[in-house]
Amino acid sequence: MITMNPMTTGPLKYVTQFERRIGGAEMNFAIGCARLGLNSKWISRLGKDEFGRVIYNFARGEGIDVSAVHFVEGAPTSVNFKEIHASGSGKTYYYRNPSPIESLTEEDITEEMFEEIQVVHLTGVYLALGEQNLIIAKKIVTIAKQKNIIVSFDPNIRLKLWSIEKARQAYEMIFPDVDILLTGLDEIQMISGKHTLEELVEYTSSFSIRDFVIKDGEKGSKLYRKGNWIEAPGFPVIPVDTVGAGDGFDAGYIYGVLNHFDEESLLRFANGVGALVTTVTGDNEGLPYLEDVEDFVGGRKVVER
Ligand code: KDG
Repeated sequence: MITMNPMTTGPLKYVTQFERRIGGAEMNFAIGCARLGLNSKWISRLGKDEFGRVIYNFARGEGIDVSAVHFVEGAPTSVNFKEIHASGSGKTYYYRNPSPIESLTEEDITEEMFEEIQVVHLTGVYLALGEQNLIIAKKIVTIAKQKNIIVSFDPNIRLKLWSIEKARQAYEMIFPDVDILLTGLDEIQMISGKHTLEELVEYTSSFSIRDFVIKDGEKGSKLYRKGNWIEAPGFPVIPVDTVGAGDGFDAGYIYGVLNHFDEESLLRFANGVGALVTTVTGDNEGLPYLEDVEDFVGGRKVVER
C-alpha cells in the first residue's frame, strides 16, 4: 500500500505535509528479507493506477520477485496516512475499502508458486481484508505443509479492520499449520484470552507451534522452543518512527532460521533489525542490509572517515 508519512509529529489533523512512501506489513517483510540477501517473492494485487505502478516498480527495485503481483480494475491501490508521535510510535488511518487484494482467488494459488520456496510468511492484515482470504490463506498454508515449507505467521492485529472475535476465529484456523509465530505480547494475550507465559505456552503448544516468539519492542524478545525460554534484550536507539519494526524483526528472524543461527543469535539479530528500522522515518527505509546488522549487533567499529 501507499503510505503517506507525515512531515511533522503530532495529531494527523494538524499535519499538512506528507511524503509519499510505501508500506504494508508483507511488503516491509519482503524488503527486509531481500536486503538481508534472501530471495523474496511477494504475492499481491494492486490497483490498475498510478500508485499501483509506483509500488510495483519499488518492489522490483528492491529485488523482490513480483511475478505473482497483478494489477486489477475496480479497486484503487490502498493508502494509509500515518500519525507519528514524538516518541516515534504511531497510528494508521486507512483508505483501503475495497482493497485490490480482494480479487485474489483460491484458483490463483497454484502448487507451482511454491517451487523452491523455503518459508511462507503470512500476516493477519491479509486475513482481515475479506472473509474469503481465510480460505485462500488456508490453502496456502496447507500446500506449504505438504511441501515441508516452513510457515511463519505474524498476527499483526488491526482492530480498525476487524473485531478481536473475528480475528481469533481466523487465527485459530491457521495456527495448526504455523511453525513460527511472531507476535507482540499484547497481541497473543488478546487472541488467546490468556495472560501468563505459562498459559500462553500451553495455548500455542496446543496448536503445535514450534517457535513461539514474543516481540517486546525496545525491551527485546523471547523465544519458546523445545520446552525452553530464551531471551535477548533490545538495543538502545533513539526511535523516530516505530512502524514497520515488527516486520523487520520478522525478516531478521527468518534470515536467522534459514541460516541455522542458535536461539540467542536469532533473537539478537532480529532485535537488531527491528531497532534499526525505528531509527529512520518510513515503514521500510530503515531496513538494514546484512553488513549493517552485523556491524550493529556485533558492535564492530566502523571507520566513518
Ligand atoms: O506493520 C506495518 C504496517 O502496519 C503498515 O505498513 C501498514 O500494513 C499496514 C497495515 O495494514 O497496517
